[in-house]
Amino acid sequence: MSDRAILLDVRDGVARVTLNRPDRLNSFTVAMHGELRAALDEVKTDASVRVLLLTGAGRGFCAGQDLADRAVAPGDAPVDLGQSIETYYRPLVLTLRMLPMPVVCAVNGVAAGAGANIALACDIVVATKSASFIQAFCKIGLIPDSGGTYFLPRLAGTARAMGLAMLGDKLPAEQAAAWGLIWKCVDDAEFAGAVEALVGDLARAPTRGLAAIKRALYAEDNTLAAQLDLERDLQRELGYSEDYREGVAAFLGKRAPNFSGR
Ligand code: T3D
Repeated sequence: MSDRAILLDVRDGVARVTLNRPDRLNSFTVAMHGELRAALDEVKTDASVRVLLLTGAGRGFCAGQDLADRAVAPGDAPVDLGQSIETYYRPLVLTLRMLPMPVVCAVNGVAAGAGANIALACDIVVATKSASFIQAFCKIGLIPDSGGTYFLPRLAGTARAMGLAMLGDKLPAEQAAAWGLIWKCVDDAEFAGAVEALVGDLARAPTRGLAAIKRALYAEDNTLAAQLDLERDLQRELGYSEDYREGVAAFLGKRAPNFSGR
């Protein structure tokens, strides 16, 4: 087994990033943040990558911050959590949202604390049936971070967001899907196959178009007029893409398209 906290494997247009501290449920240390940032930097500059898959090793997806790193001795200065968020969690969430390709999160087990919200920051979230989401922050006197207070009310509504955030109950994957927090919940036996099929489809899709969909759907503060302007501008850009021409030619030629991502 690798001693790296983050594994990166790029194949067939898919960059697979695995959080790899299974004995700590893939909770985040400073070193793991550093490795993840380096992996995402590599993904950003690799033109062969058309989809990013984020998952966890072992039985959990991610248990958020490694709390062993927060156990300061009596008398020691407390850790500045604002600095930790500013330096690590905030840039991570923004990077995932802004990557110009679909980011799929395969939630292979429990996702707690920042781990839950990093999953929700991804574009398409698929969870295995035995997985769960826990806004564990309230149990240690904190608020949901890593975008939790932004994502939860928008995805699930304020009433459910408040319950999840204030009670810290375990939300089973099936319920998360029923509440619209995630795209899909898949039976454990079919999970790996479903994830591979999904990322394979996305890696063969018109990548620039998918990146533009992200930009449009995440421009949530726009007025209708501003959103219509954005749609016009993105559509104009995409109209010049090779994939648009290929898509139309394939449709008219009654054949399957072969998208290059350009
Ligand atoms: O600090 C900052 O920089 C600010 C940002 C904060 C962001 C945050 O994420 S704060 C929230 C931190 N996370 C948590 O509070 C979750 C803590 N973990 C749990 O509540 C439970 O582990 C789970 C509900 C996630 C899973 O429970 P269970 O029963 O399936 O597993 P377990 O036995 O609790 O955990 C397995 C091992 O992983 C265990 O170690 P052991 O006993 O086998 O040696 C456990 O201590 C360890 N582990 C799990 N989560 C963490 C962890 N070790 C360190 N930090 C963790 N977060």
